[in-house]
Amino acid sequence: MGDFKLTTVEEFEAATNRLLETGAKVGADAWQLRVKNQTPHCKFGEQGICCRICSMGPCRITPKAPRGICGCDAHGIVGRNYLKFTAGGAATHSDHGREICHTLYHAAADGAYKVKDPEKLIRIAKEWNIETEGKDIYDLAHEVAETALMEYGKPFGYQRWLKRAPQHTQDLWEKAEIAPRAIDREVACSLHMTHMGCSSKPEALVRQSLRAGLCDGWGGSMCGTEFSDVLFGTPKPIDTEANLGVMNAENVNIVVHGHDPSLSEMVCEYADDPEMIAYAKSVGAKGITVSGVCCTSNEVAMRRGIPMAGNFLQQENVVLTGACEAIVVDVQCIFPALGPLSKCFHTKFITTSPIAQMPDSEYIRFDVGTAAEKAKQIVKLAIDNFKNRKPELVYIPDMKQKATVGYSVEAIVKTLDGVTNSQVDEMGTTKPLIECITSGVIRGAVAMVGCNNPKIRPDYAHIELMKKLIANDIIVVASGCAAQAAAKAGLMDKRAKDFCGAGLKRVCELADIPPVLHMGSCVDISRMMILVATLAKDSGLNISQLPVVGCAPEWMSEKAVSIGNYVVATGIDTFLGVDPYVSGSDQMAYWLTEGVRDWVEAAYTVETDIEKLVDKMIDRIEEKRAAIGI
Ligand code: XCC
Ligand code: SF4
Repeated sequence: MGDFKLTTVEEFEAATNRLLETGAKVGADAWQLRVKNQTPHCKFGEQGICCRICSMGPCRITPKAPRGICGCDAHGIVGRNYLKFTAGGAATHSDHGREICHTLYHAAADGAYKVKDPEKLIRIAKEWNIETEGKDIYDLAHEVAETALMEYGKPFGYQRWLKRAPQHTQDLWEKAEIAPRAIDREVACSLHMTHMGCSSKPEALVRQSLRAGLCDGWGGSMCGTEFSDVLFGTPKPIDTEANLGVMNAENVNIVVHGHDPSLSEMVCEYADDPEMIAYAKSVGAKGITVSGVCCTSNEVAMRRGIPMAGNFLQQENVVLTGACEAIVVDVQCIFPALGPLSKCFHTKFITTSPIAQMPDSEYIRFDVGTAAEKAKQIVKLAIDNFKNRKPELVYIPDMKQKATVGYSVEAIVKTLDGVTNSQVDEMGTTKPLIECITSGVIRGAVAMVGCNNPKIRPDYAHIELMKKLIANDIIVVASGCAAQAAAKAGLMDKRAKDFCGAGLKRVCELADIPPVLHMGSCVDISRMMILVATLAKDSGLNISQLPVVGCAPEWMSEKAVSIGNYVVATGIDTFLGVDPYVSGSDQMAYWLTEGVRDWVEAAYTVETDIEKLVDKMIDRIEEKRAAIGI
C-alpha cells in the first residue's frame, strides 16, 4: 500500500518515445509527425470564419471582406459552423444508439444476442407504458426496441426520456423551445437551418445547437446506454487494468477499438472460448489477450473487466508494440492512419462496419445475424497471424495500473448506501451522496469527459485537473478517453484515496471506491444526466443549483460539442480546454458563455490555461454551495 504511486505523463511520454523509435525503424508515420506538418493551422478555420456551404464561396471573413458573397457576416458563419458541428455529433451518437436498438430488436433466446438485464428492460417498458404482464421477455424486447426506434422519426411529440428530468428542467426546455422532437428531425432541421440562405442569426443557431445536443443526450445516447445495459448487462464495479502493459507478449493480442459494444462483446466472447484458447496454444502462444482502445474499451471494461490498452492518442501505440495480431474496429475515432501503420507490422487492421470503411484494412462485415460466426472468424484470423510476428520489433512498455470500473448510476446508488446510515428504500436513492455534499465532506462533483487532442499535452490536463479536484474533496465521475487517462494514471485504483482531501478520502474508505469513478463511454454521459436528475429530485434542488460542473479539457470530436450542448442545456456549467472554433464571433461567444444562461441556467467557460481552468471550476462549485447555503 505504501509504495503505491501514480504513473506520470512523463512516463507515458517516455514509453511513447520508445515506441516511436520502433516506428522509425520500419518507416511508420505517426500523429506526432503529422501534427508538425499541419501546424500552424489555418487561422480562418480556427476562428470558424470560413464558409463553403455553397459554391459561390468558399468565403473567408477578413477586415477587408467582412461579409461573404451572400452577405453573411462572421457571426452567421461561425454560428452555422457550430450548429453543423453539433449536428454531426448528435447524428453520430444517436446512430450508434439506433444500432443498439436494432441489436435489441434481433435479440433472441437462442441467438447470439440475449437480454442480460431483464429487470432493466421491464423497468423501461413500464416507464414507457408498455404492457409487461405475461409477456415473453424477448417479445417485450422487440416491442421496446421498436418503440425506441420510433423515437428517431416520430412525427409528433418530444423525446420520451425527457420525462426523466426534473419538472423544472422540462419546463425550461419547453419555454426555450429546445425540447427535442424526433432525433432525426433535430439533426435534419439543423442541416436545414445551416443551408445557404437559412439561419444566420447566432441566437437561433445556438438555440438549435442546444436542441440538437438534447436529442443526443436525452435521446439517442440514452437509447445507446440503456439498451446496451439491457443486452450486455448493467455495469457493476469490477477490477481491471489500464495502459499498454496490459498487452501480453506471450499471448495472441487482439485489440478492440471504436464504440459499439455489439462487435466487441462478441469478440470477447469467442476469445474466451476454450476451443479458441486451445487453438492459440497450438500456434505457440500461451493464450489470448483482448484489450481495448477508446470507448469500445470502456464498454467491455465496465462489463467484463477487459483491460484498457489506452485512449484516443494511444491507438497507434498498440500497433507500434509489434505484438498486436489484430486491431478490430467498429465505428468512430478510428485513425485512418491505422491502415498504413499496420502494413509496417504484421498487424491485421480489421474494419467491420459499413459506416467506417478504410483503405488498407481487411473488411469483415459484421451484422446481427452473422455476429457469432464473424467474431469467431476474426479471433481465428488473429491467432493465425501470431506466427507472422517479427520478434525483433516486439516491445510492450511495462506500464499499467489497476482500476476499479463499472459505476453505472445503479452501481453508484448501491455503493454509496454504505457511506451513511440513512434508510433507503428498495430502489435506492442518492440521499447518502447528497448528505456527503451538504455536510461538506465532499464539496461537489466534476464530470470529466472527452478526448485527447494534440493541442493539449495528451492526458496532462485530465490527470492534473483530476488530481487537484480530488485533493480539494471534489469527487470526479469520468467517461470516454478522460476515464482512460485516469485509469492509466492510477486514479481509478482505490489506493488513490491517499491523494484526496480528508473528506473525500473518508468517503472512499467507507464506500470502498476510487476517487475517480468510471461511468463508461461517451454515450454513457447520459448516465451522468440521469444521476444529476436523480440528485436534483432527491435533494429538492434544481440541477443548476447542485455543486456540479462538467469539463472536457482535451476534447476534439463533433460528438464532444454535441455532449457539451446537452450538458449545458441540462443546467450544468461546462468548462472546455479547447475552443470550439467560435473565437471569430464575439456574438457567438456571448451566446455560448452568457446568453444561454437565461434559458437553461448554465453556460460554457472556455479556458485554455489548465491551471486557471481548475481554479475556475473549484470557484464555481464553491459559489454554488454558497448560493444554497451549504
Ligand atoms: Fe473518441 Fe469515445 Fe473522444 Fe475518446 S472521448 S476520442 S469521442 S473515444 Ni468519447
Ligand atoms: Fe459564401 Fe454565403 Fe456561400 Fe457561405 S453561403 S460560401 S458565405 S456565399
